[in-house]
Amino acid sequence: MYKYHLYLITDSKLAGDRSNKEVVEATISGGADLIQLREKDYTTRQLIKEGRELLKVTRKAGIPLIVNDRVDVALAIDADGVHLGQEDMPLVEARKILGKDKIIGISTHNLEQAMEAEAEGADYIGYGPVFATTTKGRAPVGVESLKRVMKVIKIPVFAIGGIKLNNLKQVIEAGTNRVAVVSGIVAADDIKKTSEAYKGMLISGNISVDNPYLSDSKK
Ligand code: 3NM
Repeated sequence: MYKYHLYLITDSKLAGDRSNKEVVEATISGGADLIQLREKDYTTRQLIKEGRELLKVTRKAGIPLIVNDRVDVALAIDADGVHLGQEDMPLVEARKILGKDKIIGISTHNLEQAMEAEAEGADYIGYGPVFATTTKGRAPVGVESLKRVMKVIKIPVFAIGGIKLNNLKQVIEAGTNRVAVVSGIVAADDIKKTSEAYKGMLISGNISVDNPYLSDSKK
């Protein structure tokens, strides 16, 4: 799990006229190394169909595909893992169903939840929302909270929520070089170049000040 840094989460509503397949292909070509299928309005059948389509892309690239919320869908399509929310099936039960080799991640919003997830055998956690975001209706936890989590948690922590190229430095300074991103990449004009910019900063820790994708006008 430690080799993953840039986690792209799909949202077809933010992708304009691009399909999830096109978004995923472009972000992988720009350096995304983990993909999550998250479509809150899809039926079970749509999720299964879309999941199978995306698996063709991710398998070819050797990158894991994680299914949001749905242990049954992950199992049905033999995805690489599931991402659970605090209200979904508890981690211990999901592990019983999926087995030890599948990736199980969980969304956490405070230190207590993060510690519990680690103790229960999560492969990684999402922590956030770090910044304000319209993609998920939740108040931000802030970078100070992320810093406290980073001092305690040993499994990979993906910061999430409102992470854009112009605030990524704050996340890196809080102690993680792993982020999960929806709008910052899915809604970008150039998904490949934007993904490259995220990945470059995450890997080097350096912010290139003359990077055009840092401009506030870029979503
Ligand atoms: N989970 P964006 S924040 C899906 O804090 C999700 O658990 C969050 O989207 C959490 O990159 C979030 O567009 C939305 O802000 C992330």
